[in-house]
Amino acid sequence: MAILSILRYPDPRLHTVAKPVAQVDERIQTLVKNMLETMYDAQGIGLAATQIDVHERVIVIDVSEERNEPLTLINPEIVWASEEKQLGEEGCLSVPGIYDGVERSTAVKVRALDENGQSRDIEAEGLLAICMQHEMDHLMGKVFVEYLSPLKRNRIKTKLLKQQKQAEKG
Ligand code: GNR
Ligand code: NI
Repeated sequence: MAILSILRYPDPRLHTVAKPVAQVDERIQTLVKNMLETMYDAQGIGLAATQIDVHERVIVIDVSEERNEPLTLINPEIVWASEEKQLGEEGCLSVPGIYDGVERSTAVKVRALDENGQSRDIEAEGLLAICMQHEMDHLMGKVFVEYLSPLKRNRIKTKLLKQQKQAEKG
């Protein structure tokens, strides 16, 4: 297994639109294992393949307290989303240290393949619903800061670029 490096905003590769997985084979199963290891290591509740510069429709999620309920979503599609929205505080492993409110559907129904290529429907609400929408945005090349005002987004961009330059200097 391997811990993969996570792209950081404003890396333009985060805006790549992911392609559907044609076949859930050993290559995809290895990718899923490495994504889970990377997500747990980074203490995130989800990770989209886009964030590790792999542009295929693969997501891993674990919103459990004990970090022992991994979920794998391959080629996920939202088949239903509630009209009711809720404002939730979001963060992102690709936007470290930044948290802000985003409005999302309160509940969603998602159809996806699991790590064995089996199709399943998942009904989600609360944090899981928020996380699924956040991760599916990544697969479309969208980062949560794009829901914020241009002013906030530019401040975040400047702050992260400065941090990255400082880190390069060591
Ligand atoms: O770890 C994460 N926490 C989180 C909190 C609120 C809303 C969404 C998230 S997802 C994030 C991990 C991540 O960046 N996934 O893409
Ligand atoms: Ni994210």
